[in-house]
Amino acid sequence: MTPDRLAVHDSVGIAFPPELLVDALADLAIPVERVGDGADLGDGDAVATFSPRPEFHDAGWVHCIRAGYDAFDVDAYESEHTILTNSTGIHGTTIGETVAGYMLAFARRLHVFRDAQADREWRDLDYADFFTLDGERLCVVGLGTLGRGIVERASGLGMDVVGVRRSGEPVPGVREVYSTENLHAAIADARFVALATPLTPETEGLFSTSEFETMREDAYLVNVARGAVVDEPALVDALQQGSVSGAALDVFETEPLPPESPLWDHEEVIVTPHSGAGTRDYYRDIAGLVRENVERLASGDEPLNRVV
Ligand code: NDP
Ligand code: 7N6
Repeated sequence: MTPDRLAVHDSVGIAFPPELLVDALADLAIPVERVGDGADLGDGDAVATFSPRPEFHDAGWVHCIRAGYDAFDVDAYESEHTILTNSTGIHGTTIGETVAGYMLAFARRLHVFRDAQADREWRDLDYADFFTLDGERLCVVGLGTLGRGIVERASGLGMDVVGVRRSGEPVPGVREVYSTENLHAAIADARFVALATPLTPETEGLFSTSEFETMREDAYLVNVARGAVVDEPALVDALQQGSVSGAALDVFETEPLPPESPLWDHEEVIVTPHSGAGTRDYYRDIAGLVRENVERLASGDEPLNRVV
C-alpha cells in the first residue's frame, strides 16, 4: 500500500484538537485532510483515528492513535487486507508518572488531605497511617511500554519491583519476572499491583475474587490497562470486605464511570477519567509515528506497530 492521502478522523478529538495533527503533518508529500463519519475511502487512503468506523475497512491503512486496539475488528481488517497499526511505544512516561503519583498519594495520604481540604478541614491522621514507597514491593503485570515506564519510576523511588509477562523473560529493573501461569506467586507479597496489559481474551477478567484474596490485605490495585481486565463487582466486594486496601483506577468496565458506582465513594479509591496518558504533546507523538509509517509505506517497507 502506498498512501496518496491521509485522513484525520474527527474522533482523534477525544485526545487532542484534530487540527493540531493535521498541521503537524502538513509538510508530508501527500494531502492531509480532516474527515468525519461516512467518508468515502479507497485503497490509497490512510486514516488516523481514535475510534473504529465500518468505512475504514475500505481504506488501505488505518492508524489507531491508541495503544489498545481492542475496540477494532481485527479480523475484518485482515480479511479486507487493510493494514492496521497502533500507537504502542509512546505512553511510558505519562503512565509511569501517573502510576508513581497514585502510589505516592496512597503512601503519603495526599488523596485524604485533598478530600479534607474541600471541607476546609485540618485532618489529623494517625502516625501509623503513613508509609513510604522505599522498600515496598510493586508487581507490574504487563511489561511492555506502560509496564516499563512504571518500573523505571518505581525503581527511582526505591521500590522492590517484580513483574509478570506472558513470556516470563527478564526485563531491566525488574528483580524477578514471572510468567502468567505464576501470577498468584507474583502478586502474593506485593504492596502494589499495577495492571498494564492489553485487553485480550486471556486478560479479560484476569483480576477477580481469587486474585484479590491472594493479594495482601494492605495492598493497593492500580489499573491503567483496560476496565475489563478487572472483574469490577469482585473488586468492589474485595474493597468492602477488606481483602485489599484500595485501588487507583484510570479505566473502567463502563466509561464514564456511572454515578451510582460504589467506587466513587471509597476513600481508598482514586478515580481518574482515563486520563493517565494525557499530555499536551500527545499529538506530536502520534505525528511522529504516522510520519514514520507514511515514509515506510511509500518506500515499500513494513510499517511500525503493525497489528495486521
Ligand atoms: P505492549 O504491547 O508494549 O505491552 C503489553 C505487555 O502485556 C507485554 O509485556 C505482554 O507480555 C503483556 N501481556 C500480554 N498478555 C498478557 C497476559 N495474558 N499476562 C501477562 N502479561 C501479558 O503494550 P503497551 O504497554 O503499549 O499497552 C498496554 C495496554 O495498556 C494497551 O493495550 C492499552 O489497553 C492500555 N493503555 C492504557 C492507557 C491509558 O490511558 N490508561 C494508555 C496506553 C495504553 P510479553 O512481553 O511477554 O509479550
Ligand atoms: C489517549 C489514551 C490507549 O490505549 O487508552 C489509551 O492508548 C489512549 C490519551
